[in-house]
Amino acid sequence: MVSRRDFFMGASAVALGAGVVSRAGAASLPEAATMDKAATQPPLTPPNGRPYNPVVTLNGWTLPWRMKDGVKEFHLVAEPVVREIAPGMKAHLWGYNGQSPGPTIEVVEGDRVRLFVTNKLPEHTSIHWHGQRLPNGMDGVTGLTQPGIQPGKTFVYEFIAKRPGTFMYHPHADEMVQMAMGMMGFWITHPKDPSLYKVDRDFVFLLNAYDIDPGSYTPKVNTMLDFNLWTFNSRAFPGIDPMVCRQGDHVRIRFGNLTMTNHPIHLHGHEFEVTGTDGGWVPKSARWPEVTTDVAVGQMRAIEFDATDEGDWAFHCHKSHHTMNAMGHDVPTMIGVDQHGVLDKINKLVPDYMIMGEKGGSMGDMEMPLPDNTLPMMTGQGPFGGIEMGGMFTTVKVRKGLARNNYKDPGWYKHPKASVAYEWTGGSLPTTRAPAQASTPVPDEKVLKVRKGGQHHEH
Ligand SMILES: [Cu+2]
Repeated sequence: MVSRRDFFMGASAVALGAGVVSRAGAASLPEAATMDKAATQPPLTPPNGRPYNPVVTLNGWTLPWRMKDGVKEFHLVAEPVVREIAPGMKAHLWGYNGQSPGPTIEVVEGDRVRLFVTNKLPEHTSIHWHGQRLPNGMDGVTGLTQPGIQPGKTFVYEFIAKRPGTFMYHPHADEMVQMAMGMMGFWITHPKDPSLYKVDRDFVFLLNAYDIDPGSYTPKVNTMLDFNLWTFNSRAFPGIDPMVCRQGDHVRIRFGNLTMTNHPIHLHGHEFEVTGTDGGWVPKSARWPEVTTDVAVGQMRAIEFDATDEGDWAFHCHKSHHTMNAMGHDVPTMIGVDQHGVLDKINKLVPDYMIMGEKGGSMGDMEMPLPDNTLPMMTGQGPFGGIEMGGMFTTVKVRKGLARNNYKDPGWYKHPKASVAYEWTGGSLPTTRAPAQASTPVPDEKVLKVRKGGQHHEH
């Protein structure tokens, strides 16, 4: 729920406001809505302005605006925030309007947009509107196109959202520190014709990474490569919400990469096409099917697929170290090494010491003493036991007959009889135990066409 924070009602806001903004100036500032929850918020149906099909921000929200003389006015407040990374761990980050990442900005192609940016950080900042066509002086590069926004000051950015598509925003001031602290947000410019690029569900999130020592709260800001927390929208599995889809929906997922390395993003059970980047929409003739797409540093990708098959489908970065939470990378491999009796001897000297298992690294079901505010390295419980994941991992949950605007977690998938991998206990297999087709063709013409098309290529 959006909790309204009147910029001049709260005591702390008054203290800041009195110091930096005149009463006359204050009166013309739009309200800065703030968010106190890390859960995925329902899409914001536009209350005014031109119509569009809103997106759903994974573990995030869309910033409300006010219309003033035909201009869409937003108020972003750069400030220290406390972000829950997953249940059991909070991080002291920098973000916007109560959360990191900041709220998603949604506008329509051709909108005149005015953004008030108030700096409540202890150092200067700026905002670069990544991917936008705008006047050079609105590009937000400190020193190059504007002076930095000093602590306590409010700057105004104004431009026309010219190109429909997928964008992001982030500081272009002390970038290494401010991005390592979580300052970033998503931006969607919807097409002025809402029937263009229309999908049934449109999810967005940013990929980010932090280096937070186990037991501590604040990221180390000088880290270049050795991050230990890999997140979607500043959330790590099992804290990342599922992306819930109705069977038969045409689904888009858009993501942008503001970490320091690439991420091959992989979807199970369905093939997709990359339909857009931060540079625009990919012409239909230039698309090809994939189940994994790599998103490089500073890039954005929009993928689209038909959610044809019911189930809980894993969706994750394919780098296995990015689906883990904080760990020591210098742990020796002990597979095949007989450690019989070694642990007992070490434990006499170092209580609670643990060795990586001789049968593999699996730690999902182990109970390890962890410092406070630390997520297990591999965790999460599914209907069949430990999922042994962390970091950049979630699920696309496809269910029959959901209401159009229902994004609520439906719980774990109930597999049809005889459709789950099972133990062979010897002898011949029951002839009746043919794996059932868990997916049934849905009576949606578009999906049926896709399926027929697929068969056609195979034959
Ligand atoms: Cu990755």
